[in-house]
Amino acid sequence: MATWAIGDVHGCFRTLEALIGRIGLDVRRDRLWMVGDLVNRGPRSLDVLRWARARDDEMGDRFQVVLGNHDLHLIARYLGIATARQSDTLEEVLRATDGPDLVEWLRLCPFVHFERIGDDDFALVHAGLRPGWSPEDAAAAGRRLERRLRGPGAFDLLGSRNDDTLAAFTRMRMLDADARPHDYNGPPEEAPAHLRPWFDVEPRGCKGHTVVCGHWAALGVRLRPDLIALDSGCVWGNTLTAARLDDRAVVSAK
Ligand SMILES: [Mn+2]
Repeated sequence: MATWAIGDVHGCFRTLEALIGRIGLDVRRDRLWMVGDLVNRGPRSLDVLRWARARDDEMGDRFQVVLGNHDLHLIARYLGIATARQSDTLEEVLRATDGPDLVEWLRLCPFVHFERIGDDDFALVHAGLRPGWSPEDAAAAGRRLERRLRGPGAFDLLGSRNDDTLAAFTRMRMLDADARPHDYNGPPEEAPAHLRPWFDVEPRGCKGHTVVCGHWAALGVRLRPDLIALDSGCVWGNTLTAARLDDRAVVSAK
């Protein structure tokens, strides 16, 4: 029994299928975690959502998806809160007869997932965790956002771009000297000197947990004892990456 985590798929269904084949996923026994941004920018968001929905039915709690900013954008498009952006490739989902079911399924996904695997505590999140957050803080913040997203509060939540908690879970990359998120999205090594990746600002959120995340293609795949970052930018023509949390083996497909 293995636990695999997969990076940002962004509608790259063919690559996802190739990666699932390569890791030899056993849907009856393995766990599979996805860092979010299942959809948008790539060509086959509808197929990715249908596939994810089927894995959810088949694997139950052993399948975990957390919400990314593009997943939220799809929900916002579906609810009529957001208008189309030039790079959107969501029309096929929005027009499909099963589109509403799939979006409502996505809307029930959490912002953060905690689980102990072997001797390690893991936190799965799309972008990051605020410095200073305890696991209890992060879990409570996630639950508050989930409650809003699932009800009429979604209009307010997704309509404004300035909810700090939502930004931390789904969009954060680097923080300034006052620990405020900055919109720099390049490689951290080339960033202005006053910026630090969120995971290098002490006390890092959920310290003691290994954070599994994506969202930052310019950061790429980064493994250290307390961090497994998995966005290898498949939608930009690069690979899609999976990490086995049990032994941190990494597998990619293109
Ligand atoms: Mn993202």
